[in-house]
Amino acid sequence: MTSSTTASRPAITLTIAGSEATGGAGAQADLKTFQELGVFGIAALTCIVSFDPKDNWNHRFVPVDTQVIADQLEAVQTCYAADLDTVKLGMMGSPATIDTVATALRSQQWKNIVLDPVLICKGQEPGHALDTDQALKAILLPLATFVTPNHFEAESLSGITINTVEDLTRAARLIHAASGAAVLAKGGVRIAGSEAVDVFYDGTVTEVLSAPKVGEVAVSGAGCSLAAAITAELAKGATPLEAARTAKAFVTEGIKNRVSSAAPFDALWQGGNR
Ligand code: PXL
Repeated sequence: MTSSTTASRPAITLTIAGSEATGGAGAQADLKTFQELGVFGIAALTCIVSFDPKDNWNHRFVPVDTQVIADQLEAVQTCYAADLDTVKLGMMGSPATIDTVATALRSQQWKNIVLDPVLICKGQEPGHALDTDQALKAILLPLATFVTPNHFEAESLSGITINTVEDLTRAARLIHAASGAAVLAKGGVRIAGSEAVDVFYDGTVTEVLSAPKVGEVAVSGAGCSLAAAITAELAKGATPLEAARTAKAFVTEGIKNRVSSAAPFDALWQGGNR
């Protein structure tokens, strides 16, 4: 059935990401963020991650069959062919998944492809993860319009060691030069000092986004929620810099209001902004 377009029709916003069952990270975090920020969230799953409480909360990782990933994307892209122009890419987990996702992305035009370059998943074979990292850099990074590396990912993508805000800025510029994308390089809790600092660079503007650190331990879902918030804001028409600022504020509130559990890490609460 076809419904008529109304002034209040929300922006259709897709995440292609993994499931993280406890709800802190992954597609669950993305969809909660999309809902909070007033866009119509849809999700295609790439893999299923189950933390293992019997093994130091390491990740148990199961990829979704590539044909099933392609089927989900066919359904989504056919349903929303008229107005789907914004997508977030989260955890891919394997080179085969990256190939499948890239093929689907290339089948249409996009305004915004936000890449959260999730490079490491505990529990994967190192060799396997290396292949995935290389495929991500070679295949998805060139398609991205916005990329949100964390400290580790920014070091890996830029090839430099990051200890200071100046290093983070240099890394953001190098990653922009390699990709052409707007970059928000996240220092998070990993750069010394009382502030959680991220650096935005889009080829023209450099802006250091800063908020007082809330504790010294990273919170589950912060990276996913930040990239998802950027994606939602871009889908609503914000500029990359505006989207980065709004997303930083959203994540800061979510961290302040984080949810604790029996796991050794807390989860960001996307409703912290309310
Ligand atoms: O935060 C990175 C991340 C992304 N996607 C999934 C995850 C995680 C970390 O746990 O499980 C599915």
